Amino acid sequence: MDGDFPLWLRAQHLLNFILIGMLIRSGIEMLSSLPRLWWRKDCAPGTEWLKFTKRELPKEEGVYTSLMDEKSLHPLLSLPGRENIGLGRHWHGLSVMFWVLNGLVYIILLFATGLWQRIVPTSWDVIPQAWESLKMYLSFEVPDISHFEPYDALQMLGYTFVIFILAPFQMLTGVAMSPAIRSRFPWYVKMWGGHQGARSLHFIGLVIFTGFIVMHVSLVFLVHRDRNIVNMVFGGGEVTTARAAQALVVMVAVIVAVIVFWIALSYWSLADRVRAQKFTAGVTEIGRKIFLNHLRPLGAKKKAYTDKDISEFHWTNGLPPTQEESQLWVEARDNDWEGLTITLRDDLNDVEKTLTVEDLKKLPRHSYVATHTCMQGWSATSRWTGVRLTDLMEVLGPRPEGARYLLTESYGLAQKMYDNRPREPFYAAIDLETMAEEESILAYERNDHDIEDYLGAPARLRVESNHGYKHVKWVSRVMWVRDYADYGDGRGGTREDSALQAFNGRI
Ligand SMILES: Nc1nc2c(c(=O)[nH]1)N[C@H]1C(S)=C(S)[C@@H](COP(=O)(O)O)O[C@H]1N2
Ligand SMILES: [Mo]
Repeated sequence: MDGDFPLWLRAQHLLNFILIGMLIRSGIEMLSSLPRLWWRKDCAPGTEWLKFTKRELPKEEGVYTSLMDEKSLHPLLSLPGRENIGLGRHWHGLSVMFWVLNGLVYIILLFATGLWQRIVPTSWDVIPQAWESLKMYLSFEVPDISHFEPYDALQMLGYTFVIFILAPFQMLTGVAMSPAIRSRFPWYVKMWGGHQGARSLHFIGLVIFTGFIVMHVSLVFLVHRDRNIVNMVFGGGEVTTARAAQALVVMVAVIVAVIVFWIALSYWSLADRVRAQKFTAGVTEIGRKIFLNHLRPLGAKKKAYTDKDISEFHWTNGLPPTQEESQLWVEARDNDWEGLTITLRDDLNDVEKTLTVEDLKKLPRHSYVATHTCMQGWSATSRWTGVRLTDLMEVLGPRPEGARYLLTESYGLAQKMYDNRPREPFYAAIDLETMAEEESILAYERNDHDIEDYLGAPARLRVESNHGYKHVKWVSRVMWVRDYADYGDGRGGTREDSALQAFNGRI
């Protein structure tokens, strides 16, 4: 029987509950990969406003990496748990896609059926009425059932806030952390106080959401419980002892099933992380295709970032090659890059050319100010100068037929490998559209001086529409390839292979 609470409403409420739980748990996984929050745009050590780690950050640049800062959480708490930032991000993306879809359908039906009038206050009387309810709750009393028609004033205010303010706020601060959005709409990210502003506000939103859920679920059971659960389970009708008992059994069973499902997702992911990556990144790629892939950096048209935005501090991920990793790089470093070359290669036809750093600097220069974001959470703004990847690869001639990706390798080895096998050279592949973007360069200067050793000297990749893991440092070789599936573990890069991140680094 459909009473005051139609089936669509109850089904959407349940779906929302499942998805919010997934969002919170995967959000905690993402936060644990860099358990600190800043308002300052460069994330300088010691300037956090909140941290969930006892580790002290060294003040010196280039000695401590964000990978070293990652915390391992229990799979009962986070999704999936155990330092799986890649999978955590995919689960967050997958849940948010369904959560937004569910929310849109809900809003449409709410207005189509007129049920919005029970939630959205249409008179200012709601404020004094809500105040009365609040005073009652604070003195451990309960407003009479007659106040709930079906919601009382305090509920109306709370629900309106969560549905029309908090949920959109989380969506807006969430997308502000995407590098594709930032490079196309830099003013938008600035509006939130930059990447760190968006990240910190998103976290505050999470805390408010969690607080709301705890209150909301508690009040269901504390205030006119029988009526609430009969409405939630049966949609309304008479509140008899028998129906209330039935409803309670169903409710508790459903809640237990949802909790089991949440935890099962963690263990399903950890049991075969490659399978989990394929599934979750496959689903989220649909969202990236629709919303992010066609966004191109504003480039020279961009006025939002200038030299005034340049950060004082720059975090690091990946440490410079050691003697064991690359004797060549270490010797060249001590010798003004004498003897070091960067190879341009067509891996389809086995053709290559080598460039010295001097050769590189003779190619057309391109310079701009941009914010770097590591998907773990830190950011830094610098002026980057180098040669556009399209200009660079022209040195080798026209793009070979069949080449669909550009794969860049490093003199340095990966910090960590999947399954802890011996470390291989760090690499990352990008597609042709990303390569052709105005802010995809092989950089050799930062802030008008040679790039620091730890930031990728003598040359490193910059792909501003993507997160940091695509920006290969200490570049040894750039090559045309048919398909990235033929290299490494076949997922398109070291961080994709080792941490199961997405090939597409736009969010
Ligand atoms: N060779 C190499 N390049 C690398 C990495 C690495 O470990 N090795 N880490 C990547 C990641 S995850 C990030 S966020 C950026 C960090 O750049 P930065 O150290 O210059 O700040 O470098 C990228 N390029
Ligand atoms: Mo990163």
